[in-house]
Amino acid sequence: MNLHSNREKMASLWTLHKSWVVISLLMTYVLQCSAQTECGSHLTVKDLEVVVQGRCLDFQRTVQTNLCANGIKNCNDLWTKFNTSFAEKPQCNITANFFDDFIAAADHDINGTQLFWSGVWGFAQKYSDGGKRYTTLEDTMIGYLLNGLSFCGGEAGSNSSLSCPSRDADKCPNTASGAFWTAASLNFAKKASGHVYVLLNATKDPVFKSSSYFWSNEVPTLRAGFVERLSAILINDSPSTKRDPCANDEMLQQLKSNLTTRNINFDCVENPRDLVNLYCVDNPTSEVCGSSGLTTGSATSVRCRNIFLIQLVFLMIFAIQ
Ligand code: NFD
Repeated sequence: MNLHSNREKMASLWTLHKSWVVISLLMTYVLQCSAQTECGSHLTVKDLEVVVQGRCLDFQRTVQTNLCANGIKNCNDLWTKFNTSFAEKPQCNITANFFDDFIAAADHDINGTQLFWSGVWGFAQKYSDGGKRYTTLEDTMIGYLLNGLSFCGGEAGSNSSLSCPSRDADKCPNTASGAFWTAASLNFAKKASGHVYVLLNATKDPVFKSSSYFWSNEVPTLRAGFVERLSAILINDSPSTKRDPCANDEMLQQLKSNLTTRNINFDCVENPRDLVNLYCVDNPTSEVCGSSGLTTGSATSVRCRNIFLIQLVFLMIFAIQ
């Protein structure tokens, strides 16, 4: 009888424990998920102010210190101009010209060689090396302040639990971030002169979209008579499947004829060594890295480990005998 009631006690304790484990797991899941939604959403205007003001100071005091020679820009003033361009406006009716005052105030001369890009966000910035090798829009103050940030106008702009609308030709054609990047890319292209470059992802088909900012804003804005040449630099991580995109890609042919009619020279290079070397640091297993011989280091170490294991087995057999 005693044994029986002890068993019952143990069973009910176990059930209690199980319930606690299930409840704890559920609570962990809920807490983790709500935290992730919070972290992954856009920045509210309040948080955006902190980031933009911080980046504004950082850009002028540590990133591009040479700009200070012309007088430091007032970050409060820049934030006010940026904020009033979109924050209190209907979230789907914000157009590029709303940002005119901000663009004019944040604009500065570009000293380096301009690099446009499409389909290679992040990699283009690594290649430009913070303006040391090339200058992308993101290496200028306008691009630096907002690069990688998600924001919008209207009610969602100040409420992180509402989501920002995605750009949609019918339902929401003119978002704040779309309008901002349109204004920024038009301004960047307007300033181009001499020999400029574009970095493209040749693994994509076509190499850039007809709806891209590069094709729809930047290319038409390049000024004939100022821009002498545009060189396309392609990273093609699967050269055996996507063969000779410089000659075969439909959009690149359109780019070439567009520029030629405006007397802007065009040339195209696929997988130059410096670009491939940089790409392979983060993508060592891709085809182009294997073919360039850059992964032989890791292949060698695998081979050496296998040889070592075989030798060990032989030694053990030898010792047993
Ligand atoms: P795209 P594109 N994380 O690759 N630009 O030709 C974040 F946060 O088709 C620069 O249309 O090229 N954003 C920017 C990302 C924006 C990510 C627009 C990612 N992982 C235009 N991946 C910019 N810095 O954001 C992609 N994006 C977004 C000028 C990115 O924010 C540059 O001077 C942008 O909305 C460049 O010559 C979009 O992907 C050309 O226009 C870019 O789409 C690139 O525009």
